[in-house]
Amino acid sequence: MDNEFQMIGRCESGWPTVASVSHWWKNAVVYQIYPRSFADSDGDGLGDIEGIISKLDYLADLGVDVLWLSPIYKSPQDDNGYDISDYQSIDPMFGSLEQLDRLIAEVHHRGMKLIMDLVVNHTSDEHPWFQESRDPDSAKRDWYWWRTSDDGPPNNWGSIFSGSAWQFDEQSQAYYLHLFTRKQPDLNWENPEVRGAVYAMMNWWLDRGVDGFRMDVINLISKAPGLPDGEVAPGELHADGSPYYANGPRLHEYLQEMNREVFAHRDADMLTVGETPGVSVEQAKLITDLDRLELDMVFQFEHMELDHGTTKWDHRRLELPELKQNLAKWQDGLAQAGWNSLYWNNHDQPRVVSRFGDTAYWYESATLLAAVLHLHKGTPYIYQGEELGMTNYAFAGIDQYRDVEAINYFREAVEGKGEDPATVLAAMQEVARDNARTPMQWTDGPQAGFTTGEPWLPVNPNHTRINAAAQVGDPHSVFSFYRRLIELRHKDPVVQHGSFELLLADDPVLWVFTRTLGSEQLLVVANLGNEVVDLPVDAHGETVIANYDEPVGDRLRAWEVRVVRRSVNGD
Ligand code: TEU
Repeated sequence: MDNEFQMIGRCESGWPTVASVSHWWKNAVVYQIYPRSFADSDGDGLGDIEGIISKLDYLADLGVDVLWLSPIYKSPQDDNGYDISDYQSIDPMFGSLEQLDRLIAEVHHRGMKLIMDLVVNHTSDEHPWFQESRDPDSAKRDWYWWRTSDDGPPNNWGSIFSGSAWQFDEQSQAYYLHLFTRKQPDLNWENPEVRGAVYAMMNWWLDRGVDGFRMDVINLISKAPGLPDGEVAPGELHADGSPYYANGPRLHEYLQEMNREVFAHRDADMLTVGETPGVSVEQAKLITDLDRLELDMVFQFEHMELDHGTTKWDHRRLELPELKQNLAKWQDGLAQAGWNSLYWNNHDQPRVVSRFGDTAYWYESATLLAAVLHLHKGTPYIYQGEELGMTNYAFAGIDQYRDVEAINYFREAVEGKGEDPATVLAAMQEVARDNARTPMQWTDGPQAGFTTGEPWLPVNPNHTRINAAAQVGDPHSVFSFYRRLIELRHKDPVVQHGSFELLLADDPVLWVFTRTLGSEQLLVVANLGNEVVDLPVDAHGETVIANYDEPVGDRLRAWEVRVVRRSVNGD
């Protein structure tokens, strides 16, 4: 239950104070670093740990509490590190374990925490565990999903990254399951030896000083017995197997066992967040209800898939009512038990200002989207560059893409289905994950200050206008707006714990909602359109944060957001 607080008055500076503090991460903001694209210290065109260390003061200035590192373990980089070949090492491209130890110490020195990305639904096919399991007589044969079959793949599941979810291995004379690329074989979590090895590794990292984990596709680890065939959608070459591998029959058993074996004997300062594609509100409530001792929170995907057709590639422009009603559904669903993570961006999603905003009103729409998200109830996540309003990149053609998901999609669509390359590329431009992975824009100088070498992915040419150096210290920048939102979350119990209510749910351009705690209320009014609109609600109150300098009565200008504080007694 989240009623671990009550307002007991105000401190000198006027902020409401609460009787007891609930879990620290309910007042925290997390910043995701995609190390490969964050900061390169040695000129090889790839971000690294020393580069991250050099930017910690920037992150401390922004005010974030937790850093989430995307994978930096030893990996052949088939999926940019989400294919791990040694969980207890650092890939030389990023640095060394000693440098990571220094990063942990420097993060803690600044009062921040660091969580690692845990990818344990699958390993790399170059992991020694998998290599050993290729021998049918090895002790690790049952650590992966091996099946013999005389007539092709054991079932009709498609890989999430195109093609079949099964790869035939000549040495083994058998197929192995891979929900992602063929170089990412799925671990068999039915095997207690697999679970024990994962828990031992997690404890090794916690003993080394990390503060928790973001758990990659953790709700895919339990597969349905028998691995039954799925439905093949019209026009598709393979079936959607997710009804048989997402949120499977033993998921909660595994998460509660992980909690007992890893988290239970740790201090309360940890953070555990599960990435859970396809999870429903009810399933998320079970995973994040703290009384069930599973995880603290999850990343759900519903709001990120509203603009998808049968796949993310046949996407459409989203209507505002769908988006705001979906977030409201999750606010209501996890109001009494469980906790929301709040995000627009990560390394898998296109940049939100290009996706849901309007680059013609770049500053206004970037700050409006930030304010709306950060004033919801939950823990906000900021993805590197989001605090600067970084945008999608205009890819020149298939040769500029680096992401295996995009490249496989292009190949299957054009070569497999005969689709027109230009049409396929146009779809990719809007939603490809590479949009999020262009190098962080630090300055308006060469390669945006990301590297002195040739970057692994092109730098967005708009870095001459959109960059950290131009924004830090400028009170009217996107960076400074995010900084104020983070400060608001740290200080204001209404933001942290206030109940949520969506107003004007069907309005096509206005996003209006309240957060209420005791007699205090915050009203958020936002205009997600280019026309001036009259506010059909009473928006009186003390302006807490706004993206235009002075409010104009009860009218909202293009992409204007305003947050006002008032008493619910109307005085
Ligand atoms: O992503 C999980 C996932 O479902 C993604 O495939 C996502 O839905 C897709 O990329 C949207 O286009 C996690 C990681 O975040 C991702 O980077 C990895 O590629 C994937 O798992 C496999 O580890």
